[in-house]
Amino acid sequence: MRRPFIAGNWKMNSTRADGIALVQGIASNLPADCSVEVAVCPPSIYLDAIVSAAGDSPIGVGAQNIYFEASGAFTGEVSAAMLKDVGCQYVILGHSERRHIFGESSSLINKKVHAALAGGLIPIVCVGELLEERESNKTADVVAEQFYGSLAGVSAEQMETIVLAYEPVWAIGTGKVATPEQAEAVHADLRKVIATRYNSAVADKVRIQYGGSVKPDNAAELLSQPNIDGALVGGASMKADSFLGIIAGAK
Ligand code: G2H
Repeated sequence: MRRPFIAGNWKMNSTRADGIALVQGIASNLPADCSVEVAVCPPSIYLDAIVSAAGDSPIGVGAQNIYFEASGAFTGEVSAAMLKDVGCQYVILGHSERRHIFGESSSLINKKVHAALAGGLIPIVCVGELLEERESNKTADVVAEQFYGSLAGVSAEQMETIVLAYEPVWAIGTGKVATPEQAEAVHADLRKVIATRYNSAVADKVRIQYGGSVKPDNAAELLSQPNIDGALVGGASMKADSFLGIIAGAK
């Protein structure tokens, strides 16, 4: 049984005060018997403040990126150890905005995955196809290629701890959500790829989130699909009500 996992990706949004109010608003309205794993991923400058604001609530905190080196002359970068030091548990890696705006390749993401694992962080590794790739029937190949490249050298034990996020690029921030059937088909394919690379026991354990215009009104149907184990939520994670509505849909 895979525990549903809903994570909010705040991207480069919020202020310190708004972020604190948001995490407190989520924490104080989470049902006491919430069976869903919940995390927020604020901009790195606010991580410390958000970890404090989350306090002893069940809300975990993640970063949106790291650099793979442990320390040194890497101006502007943040290491896994630094994230761990401020109380982070997760890090989003290979988000399509990192891949497409900042030119991150799967081999760079792979180095970051190994650095995150070595630093005791749970990577949330994103994969997803562009619109033209979907339209030319390349979705399965693109997603498998990103999976193999981003997770090269990862052991079966490590793989069981990693969270994958399938985010079709054409559905990100566009309001164009993949239909539950479209998303489920890719998630099921991805689980087969994990079983081929590792084995079916590992594939059964790995949680695969869906991301791309998830909202309270489409979350329950997406999350009811057998291979969709959670959501990576952008825009709708910026308001407590809508994020809580999505969490409610994961039950
Ligand atoms: C996809 C998602 C969060 P949004 O990037 O990772 O953003 O929900 O705004 O499409």
